[in-house]
Amino acid sequence: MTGPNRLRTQVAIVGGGPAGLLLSHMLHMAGIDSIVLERQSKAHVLARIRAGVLEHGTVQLLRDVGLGARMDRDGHPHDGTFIAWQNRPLFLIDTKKHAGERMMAYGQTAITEDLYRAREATGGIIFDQAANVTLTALDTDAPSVSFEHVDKSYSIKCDFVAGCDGFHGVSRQSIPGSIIRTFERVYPFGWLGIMSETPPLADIIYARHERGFALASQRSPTLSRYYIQCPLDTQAAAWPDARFWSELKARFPADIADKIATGPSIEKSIAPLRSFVAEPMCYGALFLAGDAAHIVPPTGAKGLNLAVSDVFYLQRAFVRHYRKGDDRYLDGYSAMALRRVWGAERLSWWLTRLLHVFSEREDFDARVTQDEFDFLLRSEAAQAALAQQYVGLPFED
Ligand code: FAS
Ligand code: PHB
Repeated sequence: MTGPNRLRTQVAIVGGGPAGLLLSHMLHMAGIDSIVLERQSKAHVLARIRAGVLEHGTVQLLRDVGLGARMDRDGHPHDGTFIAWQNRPLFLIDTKKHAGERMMAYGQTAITEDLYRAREATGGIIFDQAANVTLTALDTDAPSVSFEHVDKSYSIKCDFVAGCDGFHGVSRQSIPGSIIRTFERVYPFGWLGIMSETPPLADIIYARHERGFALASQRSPTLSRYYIQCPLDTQAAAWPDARFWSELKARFPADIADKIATGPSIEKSIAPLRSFVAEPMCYGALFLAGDAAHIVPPTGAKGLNLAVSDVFYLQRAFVRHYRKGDDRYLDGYSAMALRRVWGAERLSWWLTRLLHVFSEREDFDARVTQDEFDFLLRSEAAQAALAQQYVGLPFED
């Protein structure tokens, strides 16, 4: 019985989604080598339909690392996102006016394609369909990651492990229960989303209606993304296109609903909503980034953007370690990343509470929520505070 094939790298990255691929790309730019282990096939990863709206910081970072060309060509900049509240004036979370920055509609799928292309162009080592990934000796100076690929077993000796394997990955599970602490809130509803080859509305609009929340978004001038709040036990099969379009339109004001172009869906799926944070985001040689460490309800369009800010902090820490032997950013990574994580968790939770209908909500809470939105309509200061958080706060130095 021959032993495993032995590999060596500086940073072993578990997970080939946006966090893992972006980290590998940025480390390569800094001359630091990595190996990416992805459980699924590349086709599976690229078929995922997820996030669609980028914070200014994400847009700028993608440009800075050479991944802005297609985004700037095919993406759609926005001065913010609208809220269409039943029987209230249309409201713009005006990020341009209050933060001087714009948002960008550009799908996560396209970003992942761009990242794969960049890694393949620069000889990135990505094992897709890597099975039984196991992290060992994380609390020693000889951590390693083992896995199986095409009937062969491998063992990677590395300096560090980046856990970028999402909410259901193995990395977070590798932190001892005596050390990790989790915080969670599960919402009593989900989002039923469709993609359709129809011209989208010009703007991104959240709708708040007594029937429930809805969202009109976009991926390109010919590709629209829509969501409606739905009960947790909803089956997508119970929602033929005609029923979806009728319910979506019912939740928008008539003048907006009349502009929604309907057509056959090319994708239909249901996403549960949860707020989740694991602390700390590190253990020995293991550092977590992205959904492996935290989940936000998509109401604030923060999930992908948080993964990007984690990766920015983590690659900076690795570069400082290898170039200057300075571990200040590595030692402070978890605390710094969590400051931004909790800010995004709070905003996403607040917007989810504001914009969704909670069936068990008492009349008092419903009135308080209505007043919360009415105050937003009246207060320039409240509008500025929301816009600055929605567009994304600056990365810490
Ligand atoms: P990902 O989950 O994207 O990637 C993790 C990768 O690790 C996956 O490719 C997985 O296959 C791999 N992996 C898992 N276990 C592994 C193992 N044991 N070994 C090796 N690899 C393993 N965010 C928004 O901002 N807006 C949205 O509208 C939005 N919609 C979403 C809808 C859904 C259904 C989901 C699940 C998430 C959504 N998100 C949204 C959040 C999402 O975009 C994430 O924030 C983003 O994918 C985070 O990227 P990663 O951290 O790379 O995690
Ligand atoms: C999307 O385009 O998929 C999208 C936009 C805004 C959100 C969530 C998702 O808050």
